Amino acid sequence: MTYSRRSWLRAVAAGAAGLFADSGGLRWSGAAPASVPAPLAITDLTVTPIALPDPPLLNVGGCHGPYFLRNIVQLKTDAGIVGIGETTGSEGVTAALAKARDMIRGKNAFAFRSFRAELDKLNTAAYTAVELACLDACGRATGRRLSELWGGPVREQVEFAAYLFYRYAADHPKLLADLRIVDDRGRGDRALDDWGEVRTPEAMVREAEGFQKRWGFRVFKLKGGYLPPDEELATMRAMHAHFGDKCPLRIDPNGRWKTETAIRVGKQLKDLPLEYYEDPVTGQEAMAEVRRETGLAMSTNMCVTRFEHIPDALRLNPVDVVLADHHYWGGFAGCVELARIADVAGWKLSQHSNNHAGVTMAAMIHLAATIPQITLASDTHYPWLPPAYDVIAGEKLPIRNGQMEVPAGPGLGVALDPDKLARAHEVYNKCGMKKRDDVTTIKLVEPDWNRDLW
Ligand code: GKR
Ligand code: MG
Repeated sequence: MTYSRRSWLRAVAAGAAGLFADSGGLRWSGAAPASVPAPLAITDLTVTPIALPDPPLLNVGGCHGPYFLRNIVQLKTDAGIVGIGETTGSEGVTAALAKARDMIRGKNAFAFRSFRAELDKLNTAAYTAVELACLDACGRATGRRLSELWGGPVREQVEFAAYLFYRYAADHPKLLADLRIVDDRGRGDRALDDWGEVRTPEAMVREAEGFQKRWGFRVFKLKGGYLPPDEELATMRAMHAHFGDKCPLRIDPNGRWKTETAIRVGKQLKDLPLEYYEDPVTGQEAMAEVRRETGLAMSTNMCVTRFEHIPDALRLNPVDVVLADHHYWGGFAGCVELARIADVAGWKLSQHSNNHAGVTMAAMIHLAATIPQITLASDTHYPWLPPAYDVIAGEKLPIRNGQMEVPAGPGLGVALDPDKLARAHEVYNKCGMKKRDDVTTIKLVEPDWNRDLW
């Protein structure tokens, strides 16, 4: 029914309590009209904490343990459609998701914004899992890809960066003796992977070369903050010498460096094709000082990670690039809001990554296909996940030429493999790990390790 000019004028005259007297059945009385589509009612939420094998990657906090933890959710609806989601691991998030279950039962999956604030207050990581599962369910219900629900895709191919870590060999004897290991990994052919130990510039060039050969990456990010700064600088130089000017480099010491160190090293990084300098120091003021003194583009997933950090960031100017992450920026909804703010703040966007499985991988691809402002290659830990262990059905999502395609199917475009999920849950129950703890692991190999600032 279309509005005639007359009924429109009457409606305006009738105001908020308006009633279209001669609108031939089109009425407004404050209640939803009878033609509103039925909701996609949420009937249940299953939460499965999982543990997936992780190689011994080194960083500012120590060494990755034998497993990383995630929570997988399955959101059931009255239409029989099940949406899936993945979020960060740890007992706290699992418990928050159990509470969230009671808060969302009976709600409309399409109307996830109506319960966003309540869930976000409970636990942001829990909200993002529920939001993702709602979006997946809505996509499946409408036959639309997740990014289409947000007005995308704005791109069909999403670029990712090679996320390079110093590391120990997967079959390091002291790490294999870790009592938390409950799978059959071992030495040689039974090792989780064959990258070997990488703790020198030359070994890192080999790792980077391997990433380029296997997945075609163009952009390289070095996880710093593990070796003394000049050794990490030497690694950056070795990578530049190997790849030349066509491959942008990034380095991320995760705030391990003193301001004077970051300025000194930063001035030398200026000779390299450095795309950005990520969190060399902690805090917006120190970041702003390094930015001023070096003139380098700076990025962060440490000093601007919440909307509350933005007013100070606008005043202090610590960064040029913000790493979005739907797990802590408040889901897709939060990242869409961040992108608009980034426009006016003059920031570019990339994506941050912690360890994750294929459900989050699909979500990150869709996020970059939703947000035009994500113009820089995103981080992802996905290459480090041994292929047999992803919890999605079929093969891992492919990375070709450093790019990943927006999955073709409705919703996220990926499904869970129930057997792999059950195995990952069993490992979670057996290994005893309840939160990330890189310190315990590094001390198995380096008992005197500490994280003093350099
Ligand atoms: O997984 O070791 C790691 C990373 O260092 C991760 O914890 C960081 O959050 O990747 C992250 C970063 O960019 O800072
Ligand atoms: Mg970082």
